[in-house]
Amino acid sequence: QDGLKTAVMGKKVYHYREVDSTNRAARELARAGEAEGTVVLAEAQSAGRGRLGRAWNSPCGGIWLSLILRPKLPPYKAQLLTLMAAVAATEATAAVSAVTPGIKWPNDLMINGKKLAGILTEVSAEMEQLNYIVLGLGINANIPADWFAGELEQIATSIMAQSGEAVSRVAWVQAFLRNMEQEYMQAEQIGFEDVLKRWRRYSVTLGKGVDVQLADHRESGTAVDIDEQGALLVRTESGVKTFWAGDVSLRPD
Ligand code: BT5
Repeated sequence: QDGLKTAVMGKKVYHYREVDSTNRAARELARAGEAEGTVVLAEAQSAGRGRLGRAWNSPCGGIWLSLILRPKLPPYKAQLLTLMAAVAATEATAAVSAVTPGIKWPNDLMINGKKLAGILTEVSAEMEQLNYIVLGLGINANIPADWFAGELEQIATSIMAQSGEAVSRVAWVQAFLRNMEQEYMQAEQIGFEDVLKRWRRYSVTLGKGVDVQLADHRESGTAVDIDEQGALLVRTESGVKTFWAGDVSLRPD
């Protein structure tokens, strides 16, 4: 926390050597009333979670972080915080390492076609009222290239594997929390326009052909934009369609 210089984000940090999932731990803390800005960090996770019940590999060397937020937003805008975190993480990575990732909609940081980081936003809402959000982010910081085996060998990478040198994880977390605080406060005052603008700048999805896999069929088209709620707009043969993160997994070609 030394040198963090934020007002809210990271004012309180829980740090585990190992935990099942920082998102699970942060949810428990949030439910018990823990303040906005509280951060949970772990050196390793034994049951890191991805979206839709998928597993997230979380060995030592990565940054496994969850942030408690209590935004005054309707629940349907929670997706915008995922985009905000993707922008904050992209800029933090560019600031403290030689690596500049791109963002694959909605929540992946990519470099050379491989996944560097993922975001899992979990929302607690009652009666159309947001209670709290746990924003979980995992980034493969100092994981050696040869650690990625099996399924991950072709699809995952780390800052260290890409830049050839270790990154300061403390500096990364500080930069990320500073970026988040700035964007979060700005969004509270004037909205998410700037977040959307920066997201578009870093996007590796827009302008590309995409396959969107829905529950019972697949749609193909060109990703043309994101809307003001962060949903993806895809031009298909039957017109421009809107897709939400929870519904789809998408495969840029
Ligand atoms: C995500 O899910 O990308 C969200 C990952 C969020 C992880 C953070 S870590 C801190 C916090 N606490 C948690 O328990 N979770 C959050 P999704 O888009 O569903 O991607 C999951 C897929 O990514 C898996 O099915 C694998 O194919 C791949 N994958 C798993 N581990 C990976 C890793 N370390 N690096 C890159 N890809 C990985």
